[in-house]
Amino acid sequence: MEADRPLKVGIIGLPQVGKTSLFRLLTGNGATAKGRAGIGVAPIPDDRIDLLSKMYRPKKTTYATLTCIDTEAFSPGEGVPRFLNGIQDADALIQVVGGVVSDDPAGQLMAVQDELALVDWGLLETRLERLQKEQRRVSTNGQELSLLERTRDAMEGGRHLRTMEFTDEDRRLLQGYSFYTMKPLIIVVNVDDGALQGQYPGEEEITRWAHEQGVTVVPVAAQIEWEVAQLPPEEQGAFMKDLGLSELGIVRLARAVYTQLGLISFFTVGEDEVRAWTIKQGTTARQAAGKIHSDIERGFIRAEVVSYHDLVKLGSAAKVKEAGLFRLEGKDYVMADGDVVSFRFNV
Ligand SMILES: Nc1nc2c(ncn2[C@@H]2O[C@H](COP(=O)(O)OP(=O)(O)OP(=O)(O)O)[C@@H](O)[C@H]2O)c(=O)[nH]1
Ligand SMILES: [Mg+2]
Repeated sequence: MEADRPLKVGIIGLPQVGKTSLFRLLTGNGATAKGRAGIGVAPIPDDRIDLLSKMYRPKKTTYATLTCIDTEAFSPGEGVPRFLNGIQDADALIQVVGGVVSDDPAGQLMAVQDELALVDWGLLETRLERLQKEQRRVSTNGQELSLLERTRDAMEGGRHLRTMEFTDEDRRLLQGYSFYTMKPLIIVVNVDDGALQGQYPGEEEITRWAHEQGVTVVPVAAQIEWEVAQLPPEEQGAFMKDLGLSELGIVRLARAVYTQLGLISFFTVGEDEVRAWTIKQGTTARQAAGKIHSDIERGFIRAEVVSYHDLVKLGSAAKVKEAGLFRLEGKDYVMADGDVVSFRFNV
């Protein structure tokens, strides 16, 4: 993930499975970015931000966001896969399979995933041919060539790239190709209300495949959740309880995206703004400061850190200080999920 580029997820799937319904649910319909249809910004629900916002009563509350791309449906046997337009550089893919309109969501999953593997394989072949030609003239790129050959051989055995072991160096080499089967994937099973607590057809097969691939399955009732979202906030809780929903699917979906991508959040608070920031696990305090502004990274002195849980438990930053739970951290401190941070810096 680059410094200030918002995370981008592509929503893919067969026709009429609920891609647009999910997109609408995530982005709240009207929130299209850059005026282009099919691109929208989804605020990531986070009850920690809600609580911090109640504590600080800021002028502005800013959630972390995902940029979502609603794609055209994939039609098998189409030739050029149009459904991949605009998602080549996506950080993750969400494939929607329809538990409502289809009695074969597992088949839907594999139809699309097989196509993605085919597209990757084509990319790989083209690049390999070119490298092999170059190889005959100049003796460079040996490392890349052997990596691509190894990758192709594994793909011929039916493997998707995400299940392959790569060194960091290999990953760096492969990154430029944006292989689709290397992207983190979340499978959204669009279930209707009847299936909310129960099972859906093909559940066992989907779960098994997801486990092999190391990807997450999230059941979401797109239609019902959209109806819940239309209610005034104070009525949503009771309605969800009636449906036996403890947590909205979009909340679980957002969490799945974070987990799959190895992301965590830190927070900044104050009377002007309470805000969530998204960083990779393992990010240092100084790098985290750079998310906010490059000046803060450059002139970094220290980070004043309070954990979200201490802050909420004790009720105020002053009480956290009294309890000795307020920390001063240096530039190499590794940020934890839920850190509430204030950066001190020189300009
Ligand atoms: N009953 C029910 N209907 C749903 C649900 N989700 C979607 N639908 C309906 O199914 C139809 C297709 O939904 P869309 O969200 O447009 O599906 P899509 O995948 O974007 O469809 P295409 O873009 O045409 O491929 C619409 O009529 C939706 O109202 C659901 O959870 N329950
Ligand atoms: Mg659609």
